[in-house]
Order: sequence, then structure tokens, then C-alpha cells
Amino acid sequence: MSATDQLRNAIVDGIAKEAVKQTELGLEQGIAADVLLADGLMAAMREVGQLFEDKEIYVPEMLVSAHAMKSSLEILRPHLVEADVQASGRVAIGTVEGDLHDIGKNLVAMMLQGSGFEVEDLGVDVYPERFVQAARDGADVIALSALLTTTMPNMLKVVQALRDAGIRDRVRVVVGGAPITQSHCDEIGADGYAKTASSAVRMVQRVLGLATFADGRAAAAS
Ligand code: B1M
Repeated sequence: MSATDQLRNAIVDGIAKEAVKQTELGLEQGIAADVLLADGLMAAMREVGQLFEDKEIYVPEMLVSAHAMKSSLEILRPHLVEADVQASGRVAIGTVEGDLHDIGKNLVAMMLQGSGFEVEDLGVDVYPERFVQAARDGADVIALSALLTTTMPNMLKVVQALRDAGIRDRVRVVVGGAPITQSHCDEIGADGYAKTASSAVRMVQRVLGLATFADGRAAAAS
């Protein structure tokens, strides 16, 4: 069985130590970090979600799998993020009010950092007022993540709070997360939607009107 398959199994089984070992092994074998991420970590979390839906596992098992995934992600982080890249904009990111899922949000934050953005991570269960504060403090982009259909409407609350504060036109609002779609983005009046962490980088560059270098870093569009 390949290191990627063993990594996936370790995360599904929630064995953090094994997940770390297989991540290191995979990297040693020359498997690219983004391949380990897609075929190991993300595939495992899809499987975990399915098992939860089928009532074969419950919240505690989901939590240990999430912990195993995070342990693996810590090993992958330096391979996914390029150091010393000049900031091409400031992004404040958070998971919206009522929502505690942070793995996808952390990935998006990491990818943005790696592409040269200065990222302020506001955490999970972030209230609209906190996003407004971040915009007042100079964020160019407010990035919202939601994983629950019940917390999707809280994205609209953030857009409304920015409008009420009179600063909606000063920032770009971008959204993402498993239940989010382009039509939800349009309905709430956000500026951009991305399905994945890597496409989130291109989307943020686009809403800021930045051109990209071949390596994915952003430059001001002429
Ligand atoms: Co939760 N959970 N969970 N959970 N959980 C889901 C989301 C669920 C789909 C599982 C299921 O039923 N199949 C379901 C939601 C159903 C729905 O709303 N329709 C669910 C539920 C119901 C719940 C609880 C309500 C369960 C309960 O208590 N009864 C509860 C809610 C707690 C709360 O938030 N208030 C809950 C709790 C938890 C844990 C705490 C146990 C844990 C989270 C741990 C953590 O994040 N620290 C957890 C987990 C792990 C999951 C699943 C299994 C995995 C989520 C994940 O990390 N995926 C998930 C099932 C699933 O998604 N298959 C599930 C991996 C991650 C990399 O993907 O977050 O989608 P994702 O991010 C992607 C993209 O969406 C995108 O980029 C990422 C990488 O490509 N993206 C963006 C994300 N944000 C973006 C922002 C962008 C752009 C792209 O721009 C700004």
C-alpha cells in the first residue's frame, strides 16, 4: 500500500502518530505535498464525512480524525507555503458565527500566505462585528468560510454589517466552504467564491485586480 493510502487510512482511523509518520514517509519518497494533501488528507476527510452521514461514526471519531489531519498538515505546511514572499494584499479570514470547522479555512489561509498575502486569521465562530473591525483595521479582503448549511446565512450578516458600517465599498468579500456555491455568493452580494483552497488564491487575486506570475504569486495588474 502506498504512503498516500496509509496516510488516508491513518486519518480515517484517527491515529495522529501514524498520520505524521506516513506524511514524513511520503515526502521522503518524493510525493509532492499537494498530492499528499489532495489524495491523503482531503480524501480521508471526505471518507470521514461519508461515514458520519451513514451513522457509522459519530462526532468524537470525527474529532480525532480532524486532529490526525491537523497533525499531518503541520508537517506539510512548510512544503505548501513559500517563505519570504512579499505581501500583495491583506486578507482577514475566519469561519462565520456559529461554525467551528476550521481545517478548510486554515488551508485557505496557508495557501494565501504562500502566495504572498498578509493573512490575519480571526479563528472560528467569528461575529460580524469582528470582521467589520478587521476591515476598519485595513484588510483589503474579508474571507468567510462556512461548513454548515445552518451557518451559511451568517455570511450575509457580515456583508450587511459592512454595509451598515459604511465600509462595504472599501473591501472585497470572498466566500467558500463545502455548502457554498456561486449562486449563494451572488445572492448575498459577495465579490468572489472559490470551491477549493488553491482556487481561492486565484479568486482573491482576481477580485483585487492583481495579475499573477507563473509561480502563482500576485503582481499589480498594469
Ligand atoms: Co462537522 N459537519 N459538524 N465536524 N464535519 C460536516 C461539515 C458535515 C458535512 C458532515 C456530514 O454530515 N457529512 C455536516 C454538515 C451538514 C450540513 O450542514 N449540511 C457536519 C455537522 C452536521 C457537524 C455538527 C453539527 C455535528 C454535531 O454536533 N451533531 C457539528 C457542528 C459544530 C459547529 O460547527 N458548530 C460538527 C462538528 C465537527 C467537528 C468539531 C467534530 C469536526 C471539525 C473539526 C475542525 O474543523 N477543527 C467536524 C468535521 C471534521 C467534519 C467533516 C467530517 C470534515 C470537514 C473538513 O475539515 N473537511 C465534514 C464532512 C465533510 O466535509 N466531508 C463535516 C476537510 C477540509 C479541508 O475541507 O472544510 O470543505 P473543507 O474546505 C475546503 C473547501 O470547502 C474550501 O477549501 C478547502 C480545501 O479545498 N474552503 C474554502 C473552505 N473554506 C473556504 C473559504 C474560501 C474558499 C474556499 O474563501 C474564503
